[in-house]
Amino acid sequence: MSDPRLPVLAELEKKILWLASWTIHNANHLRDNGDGMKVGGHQASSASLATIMTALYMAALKPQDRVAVKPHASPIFHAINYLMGLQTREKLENFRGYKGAQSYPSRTKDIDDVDFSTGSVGLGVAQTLFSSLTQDYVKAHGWGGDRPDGRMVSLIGDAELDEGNIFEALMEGWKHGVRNTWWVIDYNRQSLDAVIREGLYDRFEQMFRNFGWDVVTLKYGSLQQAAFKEKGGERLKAWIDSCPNQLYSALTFQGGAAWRKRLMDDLGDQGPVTRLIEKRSDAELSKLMCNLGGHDLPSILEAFESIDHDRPVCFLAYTVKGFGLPLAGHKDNHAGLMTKEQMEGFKRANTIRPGHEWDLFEGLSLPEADIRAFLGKVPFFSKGRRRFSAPSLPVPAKLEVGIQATMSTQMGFGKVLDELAKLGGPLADRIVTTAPDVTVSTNLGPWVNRRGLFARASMADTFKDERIPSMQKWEFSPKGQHIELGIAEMNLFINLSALGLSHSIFGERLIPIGTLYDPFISRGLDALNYACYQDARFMVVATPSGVTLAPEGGAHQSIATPLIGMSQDGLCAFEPAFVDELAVMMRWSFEYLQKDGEGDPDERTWLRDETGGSVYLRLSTKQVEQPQRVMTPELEREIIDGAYWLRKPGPNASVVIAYTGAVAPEAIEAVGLLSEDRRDVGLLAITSADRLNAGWQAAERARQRGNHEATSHIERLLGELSRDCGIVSVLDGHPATLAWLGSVHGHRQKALGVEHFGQTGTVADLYRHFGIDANAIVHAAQAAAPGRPVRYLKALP
Ligand SMILES: Cc1ncc(C[n+]2csc(CCOP(=O)(O)OP(=O)(O)O)c2C)c(N)n1
Ligand SMILES: [Mg+2]
Repeated sequence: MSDPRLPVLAELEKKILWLASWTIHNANHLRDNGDGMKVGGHQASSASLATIMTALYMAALKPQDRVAVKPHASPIFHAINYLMGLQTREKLENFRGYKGAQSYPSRTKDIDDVDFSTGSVGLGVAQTLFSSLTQDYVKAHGWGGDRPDGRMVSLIGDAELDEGNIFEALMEGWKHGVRNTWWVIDYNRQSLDAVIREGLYDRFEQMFRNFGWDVVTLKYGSLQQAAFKEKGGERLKAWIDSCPNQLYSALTFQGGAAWRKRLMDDLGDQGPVTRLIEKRSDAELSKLMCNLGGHDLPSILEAFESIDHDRPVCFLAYTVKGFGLPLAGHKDNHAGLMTKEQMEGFKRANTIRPGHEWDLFEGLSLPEADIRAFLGKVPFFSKGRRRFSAPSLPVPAKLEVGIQATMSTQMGFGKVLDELAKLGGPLADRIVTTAPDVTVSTNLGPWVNRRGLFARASMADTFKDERIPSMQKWEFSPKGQHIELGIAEMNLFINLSALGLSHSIFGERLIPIGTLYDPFISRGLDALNYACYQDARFMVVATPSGVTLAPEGGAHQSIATPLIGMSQDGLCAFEPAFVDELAVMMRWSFEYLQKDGEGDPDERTWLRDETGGSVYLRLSTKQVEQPQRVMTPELEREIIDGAYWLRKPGPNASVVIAYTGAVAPEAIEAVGLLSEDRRDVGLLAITSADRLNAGWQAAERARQRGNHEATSHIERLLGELSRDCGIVSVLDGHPATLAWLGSVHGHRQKALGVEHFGQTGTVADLYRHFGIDANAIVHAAQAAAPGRPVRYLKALP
C-alpha cells in the first residue's frame, strides 16, 4: 500500500521549493534596485536538495537527530522553518540582509534553531561525525538521561567532498567506531564552476565502504523504475547509466524536446524503445529523465526509514542542480538567478496569486486543514527547541600548582591538570582532553595517567600488563577522559567544536581542553575559526611556541599565532610568562568557558566577559626562574585584564619595557642593565595582548558614543607615564602584536619580535639572531629614550 504521507509531502516539497526560490528572488530584487549586489549560489543549489530535505525534516528525522545543512541550501532550511512557524517573514524578506535570515545556516545568528553552522565547505560534514563521537562520550559516562541516541546528519554537496578534512574525519571516525552518522551526498554532478568528473560515485562508494560505512545509492526515481520495466526499458536504463554527466546536465537544461531528439537518435528502434519515448509528451519525458533517486519522495523515504542499524551510512543521492527551475542542469547555474519573467512563470506554475507569495497555504491542492494537521505532527519538531543548556560547573577559588624554582609554563599546565585530576570533583570529572598525537609531548601525560583514555570498549595497556616500565599508562575505557586523535589538526579543532557544544546539543556540559604544537594552529585554523563561529566552548593549549623551541627545528617555529590569538573572534588569548599566572588564567578560563550572558561591557576593562567564549593559551617549554610572590586579588585581576607592572616605573621614567611570555628573563635582565643609565625604568608584564587591545578598542568606541569616562586597563597603566617616556615591546612572536602600545597615549615605541623563521640553534643563538635578547632590548631602549649611552650595551654581533 502506498505511503499515506506521500500526497502531503509532495505538496510540501512544492511549497518549500517555492518559498525558498521566492526568498532568493525577493532578496535579489531588493539588491538589484539598491547596490546592484547579486544573490549568488543559492537558487540552483537549494533546489537540488528540496526533495531530500522535505523527506528528512517533514518525515524521517526524529527529535533527537541533528543536521548540518549544505551552506547554499539555507533558503530551503529557512523555508521549512517558516512553514513550521519558526522563522519570520520579515527575516526571509531580508534574506542575506542586515539581521535577516543568514546566507548559510548559522547557530549564532539565525533564529530558526540551526543545529550546526555551515559555510566553509567540509567542516559541517566533519562536525556531525565528531558530534556523534561526543554523543557516545556523554552516554558512556552515564550522562544524558534516557534520551535516545540521535543521528547526526550531514547534507553534503558532491564537490564538497573535495575537502581533505572530510577524509581525515572519516579515518578518525573509523578508529573510534563512529555510529549514528548519516551523510547524504547531493550528487548533482555540479560544483561552483562546472560539471564534475565522471565516475566519482564509484570512488565515493568504495571509499565509504572501506571505512566500514553502509552505502545506499539513490539513483533512479520510481517513474524511472517503472519505465525500466516497460518493453525497451532496459535499453533506456543502459543509456542513462552510460550518459556522461555533462550531456545529462545539458539535456536537463534544454528540456523535453531535446531529450526526445537525443534519445531517438541514440536509441530509436521503430520498436519498443521508440514507443516508450513516443508515448510521453515533452513534459512527461523531461519529468521522467529528471526523476532521479534524490527527487523521488517514495525512494528517499524508504531509503532513510529502512536503516535498522547504528552503523554510519552514506546516502549517495542522484539529483539535478536547479531541479524544478528553468536553470536546471545548466553548468553555469551556481550563481544563476531566475529572471523576472521566469519567476512569473514559476509563480503561475505554483498557482500563487500576486501579493500572496508568503502565504503558507497558497496554491496547494490539498485542504489546508489536512496540511495543518500534518505539520502539527511532524516528528522532528514535536519536542520543541532542539537547543539545550546545562548548568555551570563550580570552579575552585584557586587552582593548586606546586611551583618549582625554575620551570616552564608547559610543565605548569601539566601540573595544574594533574592536581585537578587528583582533587576530583564536578569540574575535573567534566574535563575532557584531546590531542592530535601530541599528548605526551604537550604534557597531558600526568592527567591521562590518572584519568585514562576514552573508548567505548575497554582496552588494556599491554606494556603495563607485561610489566614493562613506562611513564605512561595507556588504558582505554568508557570512563576515560582523554580522546586520543591522529595527527590531523583539523580533526582536533572539529572535535573541540563538537565537545564544546555538548551543553547545547546534548544538554550535558563538558570542559574540553585540546593541546597541540603552536605552529600547527595554522594547519587547523579554518576549523578553529569554524568552532568559534558556532560558539563552541573549549580551551586550546599550544606548546612549544615561537623560536624558543630552538633546537627542535626551524620548521616548527610559530610567528603569527599571537596575532591569530588577538584577531580570532570568540577566542580569548593569553600568553603567560610564569606558572602562577597560568594557574590564574586557567581558573578564570574555566568560568569564562561556561558563561552565556548578555551583559554590558565591564566598566573597568570594557571587555564583554559576560558573554563568555573559548580560550587559547600560548605556552612555552622554556624553563624560567619563577617569581616568589603572593598572588593577591589585585595581581590576579590584572593578569586577567591583560597586564601588570612587574616593576612600576618611577615618576621620571624615560623608558618602559613591555614584554610577553617566554622572553620575561631577557626583559628583566635588560631592565637591570639599563638601570644605571636610565632612571625609574618600568617593566610591564603583558599577559594578554588580545584582552588589552580589545578593551582599548571598546573604550574608544564607548567614548565615540558619548561615554567620556570610559577608560580601559592599558590606558590607565600607560597613563601614568610622562609624555616623552619611550616604550620597548618584546615577544617571541610577530612584533605587530604589541606595536600598538605607543598609540594608546602617543608614546614613542620600538617593537621587537620575530619576523622570520627557519633557523635552528640554541635559545641564546636565536634570540640574538632575531633581536629579542637582553642586548637588543637595551639597544632599543637607548634609541627610544635618548640620553647618555647605556654602559652595558655590548655591540650587537
Ligand atoms: C572552504 C570553502 N571553499 C570555497 C567555498 C566556495 N564555494 C561555495 S559552494 C562551492 C561549490 C559547491 O559545490 P557542491 O558542493 O557540489 O554544491 P552544489 O552547489 O552543487 O549544491 C564553492 C566552491 C566555500 N564555501 N568554502
Ligand atoms: Mg554539486
